[in-house]
Amino acid sequence: MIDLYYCGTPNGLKMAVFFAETGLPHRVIPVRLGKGDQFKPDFLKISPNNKIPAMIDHDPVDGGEPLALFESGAMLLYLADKTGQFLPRDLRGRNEVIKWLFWQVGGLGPMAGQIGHFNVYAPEKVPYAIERYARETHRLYEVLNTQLAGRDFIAGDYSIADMACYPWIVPHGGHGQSLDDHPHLKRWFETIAARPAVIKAYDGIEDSYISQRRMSDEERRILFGAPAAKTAS
Ligand SMILES: N[C@@H](CCC(=O)N[C@@H](CS)C(=O)NCC(=O)O)C(=O)O
Repeated sequence: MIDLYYCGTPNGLKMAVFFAETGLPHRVIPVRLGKGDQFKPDFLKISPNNKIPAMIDHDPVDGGEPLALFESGAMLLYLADKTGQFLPRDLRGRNEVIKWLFWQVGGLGPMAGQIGHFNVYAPEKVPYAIERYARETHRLYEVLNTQLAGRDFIAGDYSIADMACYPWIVPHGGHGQSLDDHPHLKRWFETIAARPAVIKAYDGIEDSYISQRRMSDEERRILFGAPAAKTAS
């Protein structure tokens, strides 16, 4: 059995999509980010960076002790290897997927996260930050658009690279982006959105997603103002 420490945010949803696609048995352990669950000592033992997603595989393939992981990219790679799905085995195919997976984790996620923050959550409008991150996010959307020209999926067949990127394109409105500017990305986005597993993963997400409308001042303080080390001790 796998324990998935989860909240319905873009990084969490990557994992929900993977589990929905594979049907791999797992147990969801909700992490209430707005309540500060991510700073609890037991969670920090699994995820020292105080972020979801994280997981424990109680039945790793080497038959050893339970294996704990954090970082969505590492988790997707691990689970793809474990199941033998959504990651090619051949050298070139595998590294094509890994390349785009790292691009998402190191580029698209952090930049889109920043424009989302300054557009939606920041208590004041900071024009420089909004312009800087909107421009960079637009550039990254266009990189993906170019990669998708003449391709159905990001890296060969549908893979963990698509699963990692899709949840970061879903909030394109909050990122100040229009998919009409990126036609190949738009076509890919609509294809992924129609997959039954993706529909299942996103089912009811409006109830759990932390939207600006429902975020209290206390939740904002916990998510955006609390130094991790202080809170964790
Ligand atoms: N690079 C990490 C990013 C994880 C991340 O940023 N998680 C956010 C939710 S999407 C989180 O847990 N935030 C809680 C906090 O910062 O306190 C990954 O890909 O897993």
